[in-house]
Amino acid sequence: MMLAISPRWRILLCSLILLLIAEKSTRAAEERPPRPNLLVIAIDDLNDWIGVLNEHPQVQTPNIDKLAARGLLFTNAHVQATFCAPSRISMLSGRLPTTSGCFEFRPRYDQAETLQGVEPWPMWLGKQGYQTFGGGKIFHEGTGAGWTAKSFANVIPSGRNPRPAEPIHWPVRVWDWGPIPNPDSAMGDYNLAVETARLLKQDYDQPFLMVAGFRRPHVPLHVPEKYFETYPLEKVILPEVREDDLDDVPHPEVALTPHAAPNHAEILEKDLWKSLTQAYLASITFVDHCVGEVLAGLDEGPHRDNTIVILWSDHGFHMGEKQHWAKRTLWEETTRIPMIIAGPGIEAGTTCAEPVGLIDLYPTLVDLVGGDQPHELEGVSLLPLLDGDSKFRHPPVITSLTSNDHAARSRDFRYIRYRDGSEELYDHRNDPHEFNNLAGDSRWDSVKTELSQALPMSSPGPNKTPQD
Ligand SMILES: [Ca+2]
Ligand SMILES: [Ca+2]
Repeated sequence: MMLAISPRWRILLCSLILLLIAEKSTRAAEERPPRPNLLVIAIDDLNDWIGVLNEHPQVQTPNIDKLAARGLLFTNAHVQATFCAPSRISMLSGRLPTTSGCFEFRPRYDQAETLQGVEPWPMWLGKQGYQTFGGGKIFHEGTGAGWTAKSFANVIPSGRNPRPAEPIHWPVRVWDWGPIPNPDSAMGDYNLAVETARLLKQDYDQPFLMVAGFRRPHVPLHVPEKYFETYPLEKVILPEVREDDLDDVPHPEVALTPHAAPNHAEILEKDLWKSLTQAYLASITFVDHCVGEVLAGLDEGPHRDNTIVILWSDHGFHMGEKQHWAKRTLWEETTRIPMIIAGPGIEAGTTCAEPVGLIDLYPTLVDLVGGDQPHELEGVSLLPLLDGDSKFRHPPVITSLTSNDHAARSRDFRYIRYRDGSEELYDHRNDPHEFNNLAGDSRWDSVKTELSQALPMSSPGPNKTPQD
């Protein structure tokens, strides 16, 4: 039975709720130390297969899940570029790919004229009096040569992950997968975790920034055998896919990564889908173990109550969805990432479904730390969300494949527009796998118009495919 509430009481009740929200935000801000330590955990090529995002029924990530339980889990976080190098440049510079012109392996951060004088945030934090430590994959090797050493006062040693003498499953070695006989202690990622944990237990006379960049689950998917044993091959569950999924997309050819990734037809023909899925799951659980080592170091040391922990991945990963492997698409499998921020002043066990981007990290750090203003940043500070402001609205998040192929993700929709004007629209409220392209249905015109206005201007180009 509905209770009849007079307008006066309704106004009073609403005011009380608003007051409680405002008080919660103020309280959170008061609990946050003025210059917290910052622990950043970067994971290479980790898609949304973590326990708390519930996107794969078998994946085991107890440590990442525990971190989420300590803070705020962003359930709708996306990258701005579709693979490692440009995604990291965008995240580190606070500039969108459409501004920097960095969509590919080249130009590197130091080669892009648009980024001259644009300091990556580790360097900016160093200038704000932070003691900075960074190790592993933070900048993209090859495209960020020397930038880790240049941007951090201290480089955390890590080493490479070992590879077997001969390929196990796939002739292209960079894309091979399978168990290796080595122990954790032979893995570069694990050594980075151990060393980061050791550093976290020490005392410092300045606030610190510590960044650990893990390389798995980037290919090759070689990790110690015990992680494969967690996922017996015959029981591995494949992602939910539809064979006709590409029939309603304007550019199915975008699903063919032009590099070393396997072709879906070949994977099916050789019956390797389960084996690859097992290797990806094993690699995720291995990296989760590394995350656990780092967090144990934080918890056992003196900095637990004064450190904000930020975990993110540089993009997602297709595992056969839309007949595609790896990245470089404008679909959810490529753009969505795990993102967690936890620490003092951030309410434990909370989630946020607002669309957010890696581009937001830099302005958020500036707001958390204060100090000098850096160059103009294009993201949005997530501080109101960290403070529990449930009314805060973030504009749609943009991902760019090239200068003329973009996606916008709002709370409920994904809109894609390619250079030839062709479109896709997905309603995530009832189509989380993006099976049904609604772009041709005029009933959705107003949604398309709204999201297309959020996209960068595209120059009308010839009818070319995105990878011409
Ligand atoms: Ca990557
Ligand atoms: Ca479809």
